[in-house]
Amino acid sequence: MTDTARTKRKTSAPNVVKPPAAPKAPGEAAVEGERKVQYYRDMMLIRRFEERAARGYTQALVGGYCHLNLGEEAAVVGLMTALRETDYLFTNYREHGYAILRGIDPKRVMAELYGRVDGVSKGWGGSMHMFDLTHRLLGGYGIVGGQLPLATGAALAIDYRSLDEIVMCTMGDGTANIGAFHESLNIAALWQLPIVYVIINNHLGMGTTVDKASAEPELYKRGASYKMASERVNGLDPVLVAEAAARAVATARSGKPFLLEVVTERLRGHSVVDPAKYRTAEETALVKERDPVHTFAARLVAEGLLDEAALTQIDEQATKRANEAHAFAEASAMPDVSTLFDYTYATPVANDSRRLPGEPLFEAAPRVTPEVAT
Ligand SMILES: Cc1ncc(C[n+]2csc(CCOP(=O)(O)OP(=O)(O)O)c2C)c(N)n1
Ligand SMILES: [Mg+2]
Repeated sequence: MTDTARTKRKTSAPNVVKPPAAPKAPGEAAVEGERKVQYYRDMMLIRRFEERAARGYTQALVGGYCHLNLGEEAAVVGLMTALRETDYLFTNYREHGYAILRGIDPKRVMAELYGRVDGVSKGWGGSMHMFDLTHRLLGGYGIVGGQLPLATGAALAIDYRSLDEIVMCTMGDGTANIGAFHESLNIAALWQLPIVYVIINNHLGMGTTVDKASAEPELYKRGASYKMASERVNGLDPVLVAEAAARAVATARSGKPFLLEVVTERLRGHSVVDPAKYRTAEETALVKERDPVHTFAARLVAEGLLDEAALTQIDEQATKRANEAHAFAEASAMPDVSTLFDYTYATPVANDSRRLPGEPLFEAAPRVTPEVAT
């Protein structure tokens, strides 16, 4: 980006764009109502998909790890509404809901969990490593914080080319203590990159609470260290998350990075195999009470936007799509082992060994027969 273009974009919008406070125009309330109902549909789709995925795991259909978005549906939905198709998303291993709301067919997401050829990453990535350039989902990372430097680099590329695109990079609360977090935020602020870093604060990094792991548990405050605008939002309310995400994205689109902390809850264990014994019965009960899918349903009924019959219909639709995703995934073929290395690198790499399981690491050196003295 030229200096002129940089200056122009940096000054074209204030640091934080506030939502419009003007009174609603006629018809606007109806649009807002439909938007909320759509949020609910999307939350329910993630809920039923994740429950189906958990069942798939117990049926030994999912290989490797499997981390679910259960309890985080409002956060996922609110965040994804703020992105344009041309924006990029980097996330961590807790990614199924994000992939679906980026527009990837749930069937392809489930097929990836089951390690099948029709999966998002052709069956070679699994739950943690979905990648889809068409939908601008650039992963899916199993290494805590691994996505941050890459997302920052993508934002630099956008800035360099003066494109009207932004990057959103989500992570967990535990990730805010990784070195790459500080390095990435520092560079993004120094170079004023178009990126929104999102901390999904579900209070736990595996079994360790934020209070035990972070000297400053109000994680959004870390933006101050990098002179980066930041905000904390209630992640159990999709409307609030959507509004906060829109402000953050508008800031990034004006050429300034933003740090958004979304405070949410993880309904179950860290991954599907974690019984979460470190939580007390009271904590578990409280988390269930705050379940965003249930509380949002009750609110939409109270606001007259949905009735019990409509709730049931939305649930049935979501359940049907989750079941169809499962059936599609189960019917899809396993990838052929000969394709194991086909998608490791985007371009050929000279010393890429492409050694298949069981094959020797190097070609055996010719055997030298020692001369025997006679
Ligand atoms: C560099 C690295 N260290 C440790 C791990 C093991 N690990 C996997 S997830 C996790 C906790 C991360 O917690 P958080 O960032 O809050 O994300 P959440 O799982 O809550 O979404 C850890 C320590 C890892 N995958 N990578
Ligand atoms: Mg966490």
